[in-house]
Amino acid sequence: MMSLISGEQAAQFRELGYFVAEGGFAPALLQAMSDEMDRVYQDHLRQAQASGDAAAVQAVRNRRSFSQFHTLSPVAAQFARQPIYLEACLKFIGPDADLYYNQAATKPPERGRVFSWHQDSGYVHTEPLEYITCWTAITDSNLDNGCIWIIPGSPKWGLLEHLPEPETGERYGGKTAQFSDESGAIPVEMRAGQVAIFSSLMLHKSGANTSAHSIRRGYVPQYHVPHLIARHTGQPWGDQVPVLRGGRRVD
Ligand SMILES: O=C(O)CCC(=O)C(=O)O
Repeated sequence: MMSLISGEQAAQFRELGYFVAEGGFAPALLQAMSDEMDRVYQDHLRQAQASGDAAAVQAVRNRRSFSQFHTLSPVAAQFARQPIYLEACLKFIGPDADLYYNQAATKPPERGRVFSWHQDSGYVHTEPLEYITCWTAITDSNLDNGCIWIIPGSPKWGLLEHLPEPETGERYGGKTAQFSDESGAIPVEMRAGQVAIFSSLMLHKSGANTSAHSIRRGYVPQYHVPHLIARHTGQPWGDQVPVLRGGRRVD
């Protein structure tokens, strides 16, 4: 396997909890993912429009993300096994890894909502707790169109309390982490094809898409050890899709 993650990047992950890598994706594959994200959105929109239910149409238009994207798109099911992700699994999880959760997260320009500060581990407490998130820029992601922000080093703060927050015109609504010092926050602007790989304890958020025409598309697969459980149920949790066994890709 050709290495896409340098020793410096791995060291930065251990020190600060993140790094940004070149994903090594073929341009045609990135375009195919972008097209899939649009196709799935348009399919859902058409279904809602056919139902004649105005609220359902609005819900699709408001919809930020499609989770379990591998079940909606055969392209995504393969994309989730791209070498950059498998190498990150091998280096930061171990020789056996599962796709934990994966979503297509689109921010269209006319709906510039903010996604609040949170740790991914703050949404569902898993056993074991920590895993990796690979926020992948399918299109360019920048300050104008609502890129993610992180606080380098924040995984060392441990798991923070998260409180639910309502959805509003300005916020997606979900959970928001309870902490006071965001002075170390930095935006993570990425070109299409770059991947921000970070700990599930990394504090992150994303800004509003204030651009006139730029659609921000992110694909966000997360990987964990096999057979993890959710603490609130004691039961297996997540996508539970094996991608790596004994250090080798599983299809
Ligand atoms: O893609 C985004 O805007 C942020 C998504 C995110 O942080 C999440 O779903 O955990």
